[in-house]
Amino acid sequence: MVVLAKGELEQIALPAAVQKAAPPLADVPEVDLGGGGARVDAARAVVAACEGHGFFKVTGHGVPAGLLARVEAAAAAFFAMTQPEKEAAGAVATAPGSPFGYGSKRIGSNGDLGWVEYLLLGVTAAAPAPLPAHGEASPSYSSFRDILNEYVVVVRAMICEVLKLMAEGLGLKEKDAFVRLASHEESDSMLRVNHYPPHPEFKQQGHGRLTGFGEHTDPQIISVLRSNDTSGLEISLRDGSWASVPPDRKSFFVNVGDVLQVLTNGRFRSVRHRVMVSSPRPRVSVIFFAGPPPRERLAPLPWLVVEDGGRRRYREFTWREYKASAYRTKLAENRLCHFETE
Ligand code: GA4
Repeated sequence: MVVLAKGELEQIALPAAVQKAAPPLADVPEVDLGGGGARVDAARAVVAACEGHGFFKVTGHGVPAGLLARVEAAAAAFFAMTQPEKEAAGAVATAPGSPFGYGSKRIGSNGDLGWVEYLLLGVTAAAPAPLPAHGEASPSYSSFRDILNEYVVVVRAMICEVLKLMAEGLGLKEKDAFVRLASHEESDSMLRVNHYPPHPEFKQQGHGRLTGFGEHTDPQIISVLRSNDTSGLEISLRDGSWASVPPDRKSFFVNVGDVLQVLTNGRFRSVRHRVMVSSPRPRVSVIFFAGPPPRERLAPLPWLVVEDGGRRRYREFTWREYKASAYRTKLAENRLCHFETE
């Protein structure tokens, strides 16, 4: 990982050091996609979770455990490479000047820092590959990319299922209102593989606490996360307190993003979350961010405005506009307030 100046390291270490560990989330909402129960119950459970925490766990997803294990092993192998190798692979993964590629400790381009290294890849439906390759990829990076491609295809299918349930649960006439945005051939999605190495001084659980990825909401429609069995993810509850999410490597976790909060006129909650590093074991997570096409005009759905007594909480904007505005902000900022109607 890159070496930081002393002041920069303190930014990661100090604010977290004074915080005590967040209590575990007692009631992680769960949605079983396995078809065990009635579809209408699954749709209701999705809506209740999105209105509540803006966060839920997906079980019965049908993604083969073998694929998840391969992704996890390939990610671990990628981050075990040397710094120059990772940087070279990241450079293959992206065009110059884009936010994509390999990064270490620096998040975005506005000065945010975290105890994390990552690979960030653009994903389009036209090319399910999470990147258009620029130049020659090393054989180990090519095989990692192939596994991620396989992963993207199955995770996107699961996301579509979840988005259909949301529309059904909300009683929308337009049942494809959300799924259409995520499965369009120009949908602007991303894949992020994060590695949170244990801090060298953390020999045992609870020995210290660093900010891995600072608090934020995700700008997209929804994000789907899968991690190894190391803890770290925390979500912010409605009362402003934080709760840690017990890891579950067999399941996926879904976050409502800013765009879905807008489309539902604020009924669904874009959940604030962060990752704290306190474990002596590394955490590896893979997150698929499902975004709409850049030109898509986004506004609260008329039916949900009617249900809200005619109050329209956000003005219309395009995803291109929102993304540009989001990329000018620091991680922890509220990005939606610039698009509120009053
Ligand atoms: C948060 C969600 C995704 O990880 C991400 C992040 C992006 C980045 O790392 O480049 C941003 C952040 C995220 C929101 C505000 C801006 C942009 C870092 C940052 C400070 C890939 C995304 O889409 O938005």
